[in-house]
Amino acid sequence: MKEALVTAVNDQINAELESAYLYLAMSARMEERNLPGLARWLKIQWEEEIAHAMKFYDFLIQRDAHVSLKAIAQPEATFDSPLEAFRMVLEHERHITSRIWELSELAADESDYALQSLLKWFVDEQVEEEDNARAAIDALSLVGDSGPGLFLFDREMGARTDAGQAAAE
Ligand code: OFO
Repeated sequence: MKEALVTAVNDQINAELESAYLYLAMSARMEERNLPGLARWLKIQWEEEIAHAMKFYDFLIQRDAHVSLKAIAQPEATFDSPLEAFRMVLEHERHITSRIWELSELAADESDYALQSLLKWFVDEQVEEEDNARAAIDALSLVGDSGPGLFLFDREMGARTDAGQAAAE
């Protein structure tokens, strides 16, 4: 693999692990707010992000390229309401989408067809990730930040299947 691509994929491993760390911290904040369903949803998201990082990790290993793990920044997981939390999720996923698209452009410039093939999965995944965050924002905008609506929404979000199960589907 070209060195610039190896560096960019290693940076993306770091970005995925940072995403995981952010969602785990947000999950803890939801536990503190007595919202176990939202906490569970975010914890599953944490697992998904680890799985994303590992897809890139395994790809580098398979291509006989050097894996270089970097420091993971402390996450900024402070929010005033569940609605604000999911706005943060959407903003973060948009940031990840732009990174994936940049990486796709680089892979195309360098004619690395194997990396382009891997990234196609991530391009599609980001459509789903942004859509999920938007759906939560829409629901929270309707139900508000307290009361029976939030109780029911929390229960619904807690019914999400685990990342391992989703990956096996
Ligand atoms: Fe949340 O998405 Fe990874 O890539």
